[in-house]
Amino acid sequence: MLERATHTIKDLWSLEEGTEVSLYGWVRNKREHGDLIFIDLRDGTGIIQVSAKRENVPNFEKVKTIGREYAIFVSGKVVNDRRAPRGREIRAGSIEIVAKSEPFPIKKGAGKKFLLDMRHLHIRSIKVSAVMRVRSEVCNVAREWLRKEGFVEIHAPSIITMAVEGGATLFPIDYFGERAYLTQSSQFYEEAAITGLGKVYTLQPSFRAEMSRTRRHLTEFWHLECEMAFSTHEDVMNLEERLISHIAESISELEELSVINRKFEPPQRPFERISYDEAIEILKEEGYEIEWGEDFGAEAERHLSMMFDRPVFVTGFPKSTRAFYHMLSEENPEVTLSSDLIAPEGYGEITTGGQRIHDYESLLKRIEEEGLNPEDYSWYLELRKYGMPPHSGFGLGIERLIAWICGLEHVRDACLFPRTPSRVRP
Ligand code: NSS
Repeated sequence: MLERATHTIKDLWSLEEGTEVSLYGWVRNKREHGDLIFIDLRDGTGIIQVSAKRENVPNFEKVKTIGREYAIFVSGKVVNDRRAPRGREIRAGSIEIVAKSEPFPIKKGAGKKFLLDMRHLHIRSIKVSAVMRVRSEVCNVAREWLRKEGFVEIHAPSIITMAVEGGATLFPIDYFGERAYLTQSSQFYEEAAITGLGKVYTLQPSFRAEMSRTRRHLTEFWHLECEMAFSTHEDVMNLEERLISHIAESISELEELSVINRKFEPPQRPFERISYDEAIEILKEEGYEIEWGEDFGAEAERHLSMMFDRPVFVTGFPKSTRAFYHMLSEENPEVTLSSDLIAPEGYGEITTGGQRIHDYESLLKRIEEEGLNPEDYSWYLELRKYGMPPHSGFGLGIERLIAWICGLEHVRDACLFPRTPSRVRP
């Protein structure tokens, strides 16, 4: 039987002094001063100092045996004391051990690889918890906002047979003797769903078998994708700008950001917009060698990202840099109606979006031009035979957005249990 706790730590700050409380938590730290013991207790909602005096706590000798990461049950009074962090502590009347801990293997100054190997234990750290709370809030805020905007959340399959973003990054799986893959994007299912629902979004994992060992690549990431019927590339950029501004403003108010020492100013609107052509001009002036028709490459994109103080849309990518489904510009059919949104401070691309080809013949032509087999895309093509209007959408990498908002070194720090080319456990 577990005794019932009266409070969690986040409740304690607003209570009247002297209130009797009882709560569960884990020992972050213990200091002994003779007949007085201090414990920093955390419970997932906050941290509070607990003081235990021999004269007040009957099992004082037992309390002395408590170590780091023990789970304990504390009863006592809330007392103001300016020496305590945030000016409050619990004066314990009793402390019970709920679960013992062996000496905790993670010590101050532990190396990055060790911490990743020990991720199952490291995620209880205050900083990781703060990032995970930000992550949870980012998803909540995005969902609430999209719902108000009339988007319907749909759930697409993760086991698929069709490459959305090119065959090179597909993870193959054996589906009872048939070759299937893990999804790279829910976009094609969303394109099917808009004909029934109008505006849809998905928030679920996408997979990329990418050997890219960069600060921005995961093999499994969470993908927020939106798709709208009767819309253009312009509409989708406006949607992205409004959504990301809203998320940034909401999250900038969270106290978790100060826990991780991040000063985050939500970006001013409107976001900058430059064309791909302008971007390569700028990059050439900065000494990068890029030919028209090539992707920027990670370093050049990072450089571009450092040159702006707010997110910047780069529009009109050449079709050579994009997947087959992108709508081509009427003025210049070498150019797609698409954009990347580049976050500042070197974080780089956080979204890709654009208008899709909605006409059957044009899509078939692009599939053939790219050397793909139309049969592999049969149902996706068929959608174009039954009243498919102009439509657009985008995909946003949740970890990349969080890395920027939280000022993280690597997207894996935005994941509870990251998956990268070199890491599939814990
Ligand atoms: O490949 S994307 O650029 N575009 C798509 O998948 C479209 N089908 C999305 C759509 O229009 N519905 O990926 C979109 C975003 C990209 O901007 C990144 O923010 C993120 O998804 N992304 C990644 N994050 C982490 N790791 C990897 N490997 C990764 N790949 C894409």
